[in-house]
Amino acid sequence: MKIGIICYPTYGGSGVIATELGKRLALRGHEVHFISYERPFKLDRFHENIYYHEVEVLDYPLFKFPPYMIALASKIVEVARWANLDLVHVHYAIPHAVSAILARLMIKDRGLPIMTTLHGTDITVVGHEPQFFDITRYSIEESDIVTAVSHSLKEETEQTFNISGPIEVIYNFIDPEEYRRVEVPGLKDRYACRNEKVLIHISNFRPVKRITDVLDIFARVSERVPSRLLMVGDGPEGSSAHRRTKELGLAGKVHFLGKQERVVELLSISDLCLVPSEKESFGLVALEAMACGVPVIASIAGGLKEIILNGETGFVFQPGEVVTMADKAVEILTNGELWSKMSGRARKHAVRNFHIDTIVDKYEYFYQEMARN
Ligand code: GMT
Repeated sequence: MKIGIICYPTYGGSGVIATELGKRLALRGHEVHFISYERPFKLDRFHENIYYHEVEVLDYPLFKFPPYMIALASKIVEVARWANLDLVHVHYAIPHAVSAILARLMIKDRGLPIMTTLHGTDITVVGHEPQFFDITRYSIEESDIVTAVSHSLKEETEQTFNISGPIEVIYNFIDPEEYRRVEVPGLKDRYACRNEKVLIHISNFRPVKRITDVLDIFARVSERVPSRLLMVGDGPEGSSAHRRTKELGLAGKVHFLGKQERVVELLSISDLCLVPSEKESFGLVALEAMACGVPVIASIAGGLKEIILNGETGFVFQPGEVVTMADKAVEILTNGELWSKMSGRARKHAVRNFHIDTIVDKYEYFYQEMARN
């Protein structure tokens, strides 16, 4: 099939999932056309069957706000006609689904089936805003197939927008060949001593990630267990994170590594992953950690409780329960037998239930359904 994939190209789960899905579809013989304003960062080399189309937005003095949504719609029309696309799969409703609907209106002579995958903040944060509410609802209703990355997100979407049409749940995935514990000689020594445990947090440092909770949990853990914390990523809460680290007297124990393209090596030297988010419709990082055999301490918010087996591959708590999160972290880190059991279970659970091939099969099934109708 000829499939257009529209996504955000930057760091973030939705872009990662869209790109990895496209790469796997291309390996399976589909022709995949990525449309975005920048090359998705995971699309870092030549791949057979993959095309990348850049949306350029005209910079004209009259435009205080560059009309990206319209430029994207025009690009979808151009690619759909030129490449004879069978369908487009948009990741993140705003504004991608709206642009796709506009594109479809413009080429009604040939039709253009649209699948929209909801990733979370498009519904739980942005779509909630009164100014975007109606258009988000419209874009969901007008899509031929709508998928959500967790049951929690599906339910929240149905309740928030009073949607009656079906929303299919298709979980995010990992490639177990890529996400597995690897040996990187000397890497742990750069950040920690032999006897120290390594905790890790990876995110875009937005308020929803509760970055200060990560530091507060770590402060309590490090009082009882010799340990270090790797903070991977950056974003609006970066400065408060640095401030909190200093306030807690943890400057020598917390390593801020900034945005990293590959996290497998860092996960491979980690003993525990912290995801205490306020909201998380899926929590791809938790899955990546589990696939690398790293147990997770997370909040019960959203989809995290669907992917972490509480007590088996990690523990989930209400957002903000830093004391109990720290206590459990200490328990896992000081009981070698428990850690090994959880680590092994985490890897098995990730591979068995979130394998890229199983999940891509599901998307392919719905692509075929759309093309048939
Ligand atoms: O977390 C973000 O703000 C980024 C956003 C994105 O576009 O990548 O993440 C959302 O989509 C990911 C991929 O499906 C999910 O793993 C994240 O849980 C979800 N973020 C939230 O729900 C806060």
